[in-house]
Amino acid sequence: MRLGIIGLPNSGKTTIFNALTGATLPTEPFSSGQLEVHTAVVNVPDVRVDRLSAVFAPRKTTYATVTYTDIGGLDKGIGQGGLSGPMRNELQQVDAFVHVVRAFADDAVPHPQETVDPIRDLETIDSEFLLVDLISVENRLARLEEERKKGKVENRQQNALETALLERLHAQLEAEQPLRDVDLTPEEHKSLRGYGFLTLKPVLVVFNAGDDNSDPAAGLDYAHRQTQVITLRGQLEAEIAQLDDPDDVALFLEEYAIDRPSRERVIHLSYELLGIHSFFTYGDDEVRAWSLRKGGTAVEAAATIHTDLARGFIRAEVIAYEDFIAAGSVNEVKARGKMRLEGKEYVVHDGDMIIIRFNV
Ligand SMILES: Nc1nc2c(ncn2[C@@H]2O[C@H](COP(=O)(O)OP(=O)(O)OP(=O)(O)O)[C@@H](O)[C@H]2O)c(=O)[nH]1
Ligand SMILES: [Mg+2]
Repeated sequence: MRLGIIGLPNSGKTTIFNALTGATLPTEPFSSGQLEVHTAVVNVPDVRVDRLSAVFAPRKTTYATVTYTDIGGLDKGIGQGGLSGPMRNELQQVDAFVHVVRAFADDAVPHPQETVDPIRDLETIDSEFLLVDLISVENRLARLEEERKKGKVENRQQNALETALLERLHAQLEAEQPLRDVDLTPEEHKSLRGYGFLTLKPVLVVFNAGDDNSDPAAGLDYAHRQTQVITLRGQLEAEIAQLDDPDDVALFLEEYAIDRPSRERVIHLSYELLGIHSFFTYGDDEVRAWSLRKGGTAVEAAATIHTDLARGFIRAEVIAYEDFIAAGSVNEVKARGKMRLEGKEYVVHDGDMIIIRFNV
């Protein structure tokens, strides 16, 4: 899972990146305005993995991971042909956006629009993305029309289908609404993958708040699909992320009335936004968490581990995590008849412990 941290200059993207990853990238009260990308991979905290690891005492314990990319260099105006190829590339590669919006007041940090106005800033980047997508749709529609005029008969039906779909998207964008709000069939979704539309990607809006207790999201009307909004105190959370001692972290959180560190909240919300969950593999060698889309099947889980497991799939041995914890050991799980043998089409549940039987 790859999450791209975006936002206007000086909104606190790098600060939030540090908070989420524990990195110590320098943050500056001025913005270079240039495309600058930083990436970090972090483990997804999961107490279930900790508990399985305690039981199996494996040589290796591996958590699921999330990749964060801090993408600096977006600004007002990029929609008007100002989006460079490399920037477009960075934006298209991510699975979802973490949109950082400045909500902290600080005279030492200049704002590109002079004043601090979170809702205006949120809409600024949103409109740029809408425009970028609108231009892509229009370019593609123009090309389809050209093809139609050339009159290749064999492509006519395909052309008509794609044109109709893109016209629906066009209407949505003209109405200044993101593409993720359009009803799409799974096939339509698939056919749009190659375009890398920006407003089709899930968004987690992060209001980067200062120390006053006003709510930057007050009055915000932002009911979009695959969209979440949270407020956090970036600078404070970045400081917490630097603490090594869990007791210090606990003290800090208590003092500032934060129920859990933002890195956990953000990962949790991102999983929800992307509709993914976890299953586990286990043994003396390794206890490991894997992420899988909700609704994913046993054979998809197998493919996540290794293509050979999917190719030679025979059966999946499945134990529900709760059943395992209640029983305490694999043998006891078996004795209670709680280990199931499932086929390729079995829909994996969150927390399933899986061993794939396969033959290649
Ligand atoms: N007071 C206050 N300052 C903050 C907060 N978050 C970030 N800053 C400051 O704002 C400035 C910009 O923060 P960055 O994290 O570098 O912002 P950015 O979005 O990465 O900026 P560019 O990449 O240069 O566009 C720095 O001086 C930060 O210390 C906050 O929550 N409160
Ligand atoms: Mg930055």
